Amino acid sequence: MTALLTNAARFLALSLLAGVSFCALAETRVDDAWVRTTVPGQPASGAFMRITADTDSKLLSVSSSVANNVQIHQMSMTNDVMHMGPVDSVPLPAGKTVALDPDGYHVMLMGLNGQIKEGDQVPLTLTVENAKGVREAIEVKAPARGMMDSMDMGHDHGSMH
Ligand SMILES: [Cu+2]
Repeated sequence: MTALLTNAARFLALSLLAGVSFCALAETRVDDAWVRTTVPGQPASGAFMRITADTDSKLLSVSSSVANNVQIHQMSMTNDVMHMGPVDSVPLPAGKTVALDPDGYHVMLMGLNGQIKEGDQVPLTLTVENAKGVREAIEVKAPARGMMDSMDMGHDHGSMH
């Protein structure tokens, strides 16, 4: 680990000295991605993560080999009534971390091909578009976690659909 860090620091220092522009590496970061485990026969689940784009961008779509239909949903409250529905995109303002969590935007995995079990690594492909219209595909492996690990024990996603 120390060696790795040292090498990374050396690379960074050398790159800075050499005048390498890190703008060329402009990209969107995805942290703490996870997918909720399912019980056998359950048709849908949710994927959650934190996304940080370094330029104004938007999340256009998500796909996964474990589900036939992946949608981006938004949860919202209007007059004390909770609504959930698909959105065209999620704004990703430059440098701001946007959370996809069970109470806001989230990724719905619908038409699951099988049960999602604890510890599964669920592949997700995020398509992000920056302000110039350039699209970037981001591959994420999201570990599957059970309900008990999440903080929203009361929110039963399955019944909302
Ligand atoms: Cu949803």
